[in-house]
Amino acid sequence: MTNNLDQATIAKLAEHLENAELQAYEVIKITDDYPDMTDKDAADIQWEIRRRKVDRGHKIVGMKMGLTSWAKMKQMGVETPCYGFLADYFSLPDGAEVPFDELIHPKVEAEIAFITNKELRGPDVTIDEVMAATELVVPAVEIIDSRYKDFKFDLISVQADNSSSTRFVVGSHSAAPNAFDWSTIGVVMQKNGEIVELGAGAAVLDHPAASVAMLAKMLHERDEVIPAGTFIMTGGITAAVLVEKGDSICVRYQGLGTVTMKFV
Ligand code: 0L1
Ligand code: MG
Repeated sequence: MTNNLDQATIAKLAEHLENAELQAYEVIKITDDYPDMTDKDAADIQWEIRRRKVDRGHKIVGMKMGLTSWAKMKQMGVETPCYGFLADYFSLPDGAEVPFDELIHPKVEAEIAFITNKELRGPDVTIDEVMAATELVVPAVEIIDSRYKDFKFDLISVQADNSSSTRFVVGSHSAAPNAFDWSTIGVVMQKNGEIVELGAGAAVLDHPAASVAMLAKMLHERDEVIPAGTFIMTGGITAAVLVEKGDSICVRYQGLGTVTMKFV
C-alpha cells in the first residue's frame, strides 16, 4: 500500500471532511480534486479524522463495516466493503429523538452487531474464530450520513469519509453467539408504520460474522487488530432508507425485540 498524497494534504483533507461532518454541510467527493489518491491515502485520512476526535477528548467506542451486502454495493455503485470507526457521541439510546439538523441527508440501516471477548488478528480469520471470540450479539440500527453531495462517491472517497458513519442506536436485547443462526435471522424495517425494507442476516457476506473477519483482514493491512471488547456493526442487512425530519423508524428483529428512533 502506497501513498500519493503527502502528510500535509492528508491532514488538510481530514479537516475538510471532519468540518463537513461537524457542521453538517455537503462537499464534493475528494477524488474529483485528487484523482490519483490511493486506498492508503483514504485510510490515512480516516485515521487522521479519528486522531483529531481522540485529541479533543472523544473515545472510540467501536468499529463498523459498510457496503457488506450486495444490495448496498449495488445501491451505491461500488464492489468492495469498507470500514469506519464509531466515536462516543455517535451512540444514541433506543427510542432516541435524533436531532435532524445536526445531519445532512441521513439514511438508516438495520444491522447486527458483535461484541468481542478475544483479540482477532490477521488476514485469515474464519467465521468460527469470530464466533468463538464473541461475547454477545445485539441488534443495532446505523444512521449513515455521507458528507458527499447526493451520496455520490467512489470507494476511496467514502473510506476517507469514515464510511459515512454518523450515529447508531443499539437495542436493549442481546443474545449469546450460539443463540441464533445469524444468517437466517429476519429483520423488518418500518418507517412511520409502513414496512419499507426486510431481509435476513445472510445479506451480509452470507453471514454477519464474515464481516467481522473481513474487518480483521482490513485492519491487518495497517498492522492493526480488533482488540477484545470491541463493538462491531457488521453492515446493513437491508438497503439504506432515506429519512426526513419527523420520520419514525422501528426495526423489528426476529427474537431480539425492536430498535426505534424519531428524527426531530
Ligand atoms: O454503513 C454503510 O454501509 C455505509 C458505507 C458507506 C456508503 C454509504 O454512505 O452508503
Ligand atoms: Mg452501515
